[in-house]
Amino acid sequence: MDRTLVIIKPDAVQRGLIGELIGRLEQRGLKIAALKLMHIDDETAHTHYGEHIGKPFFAGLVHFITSAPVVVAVFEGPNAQPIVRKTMGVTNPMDADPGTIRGDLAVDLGRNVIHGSDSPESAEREINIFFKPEEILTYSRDVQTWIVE
Ligand code: D4T
Repeated sequence: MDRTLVIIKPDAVQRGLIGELIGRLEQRGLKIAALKLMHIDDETAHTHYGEHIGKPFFAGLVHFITSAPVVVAVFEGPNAQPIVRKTMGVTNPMDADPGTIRGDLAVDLGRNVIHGSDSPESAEREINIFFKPEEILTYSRDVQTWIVE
């Protein structure tokens, strides 16, 4: 089964949106395999956002993601990465469709409330940054047969 990393960003935690965001992904049919509240440190932020080092928004991005607690989660399900990305909406909330998380709950690129891995390779890399293998649980849900054929 596919897995993806989700970060409920500091803006969403401060705004009291943890339940709303996790709820939308749960209601979509994805299963939570790991979940924790944490404060991202500078080194972890640099590792996670390494592809953006040198870009003009990098310093602000690191400052923002380390500024307050986040919730990190592993969600599991068929095509977990694209399913989560579509549920989130596009990166810039201004362009995000209504009905998506960013289209309903955000207005600014630098405060876009949620992160989701953009490919299976990114998911594997990012899950390893935030979780030890033993923190990712394997369990069955009886409802699964009503979600996946
Ligand atoms: P994340 O990683 O937060 O899910 O965002 P995306 O995967 O959708 O988009 P991204 O990697 O291109 O951007 C990472 C993060 O940086 C912020 N950002 C981005 C910004 O503040 N200014 C910018 O110009 C860009 C491109 C928003 C998301």
